[in-house]
Amino acid sequence: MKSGFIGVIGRANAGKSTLVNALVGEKVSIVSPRPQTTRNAIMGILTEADRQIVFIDTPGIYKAGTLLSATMEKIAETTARDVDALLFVTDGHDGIKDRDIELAKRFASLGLPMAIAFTKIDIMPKENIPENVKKLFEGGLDCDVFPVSARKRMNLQNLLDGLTKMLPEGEKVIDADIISDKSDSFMVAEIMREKILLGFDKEIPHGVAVVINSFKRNERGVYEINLDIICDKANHKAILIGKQGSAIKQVSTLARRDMEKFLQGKVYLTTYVKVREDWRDKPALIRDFGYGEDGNG
Ligand SMILES: Nc1nc2c(ncn2[C@@H]2O[C@H](COP(=O)(O)OP(=O)(O)O)[C@@H](O)[C@H]2O)c(=O)[nH]1
Ligand SMILES: [Mg+2]
Repeated sequence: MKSGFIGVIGRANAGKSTLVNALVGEKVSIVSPRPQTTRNAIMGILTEADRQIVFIDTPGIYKAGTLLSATMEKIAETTARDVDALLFVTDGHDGIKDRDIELAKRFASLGLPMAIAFTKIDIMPKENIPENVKKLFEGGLDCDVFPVSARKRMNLQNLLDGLTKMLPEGEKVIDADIISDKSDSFMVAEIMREKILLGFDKEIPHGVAVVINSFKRNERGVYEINLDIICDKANHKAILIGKQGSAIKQVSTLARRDMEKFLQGKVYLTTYVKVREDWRDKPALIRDFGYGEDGNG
């Protein structure tokens, strides 16, 4: 069989996590319209009779100027050196830009087999696809390009077949029934963060970390989860809590519902909002919150 690791790389917000979820067939990575939604390298594993593809979804490349964003870029670049092949994801709906080509060439220069997913074609006029794909080739990229839509599941099978060809012959590297390398408590923290990303303006979610204080299942089978929502500015705390707790209540309810779906059990959720001034520039806190280079939640 063919098996191996594929690093999924590209600009922040390109659609990497949505594509990995679609290819793996389950949600292993949270998604939002904001850059820097993904902060860790996250594995999504597809196992079929004659292939096993282990996708490593990475934080995107996005210059935000904090130590956290520099750490995230480093995770993307380190991952790109440690895999069998690369899948460069680029958002096609707004047209291919010179900077997209430049970034793709930077990864191509690592010398690994690389394919390009030209994604979000569901929201672009079909007649614009060929001209944009041509731009990639004219830019000097010498690899297979797959126009796809993760959201509408277009052309995904072709992409999977193309990726399989880039992998070495070998045995499974991971047990067949595993689809993610992350723990339940990591996913629970990510679900909370996703609801905050979707529920608040961008200044706030970028400064938020979610820390699980306790995660246990009681004798009645109910998950008792206690977590902290950490923000990096005192005035963000009031916004996150809202009038008489209305804001935090609303996002917590949405998060709890998704947690219950994910854990397939009832969840009793307690949340606290705390302030850690400028944690995104403090190495020890970045590590504590699970976003260090070796952190995996
Ligand atoms: N229309 C459309 N939107 C998409 C598609 N893939 C991703 N998106 C949206 O693009 C945004 C960024 O997606 P995400 O997967 O978080 O990007 P990442 O930062 O590269 O991981 C989200 O709002 C997604 O819903 C797609 O195939 N079609
Ligand atoms: Mg992502």
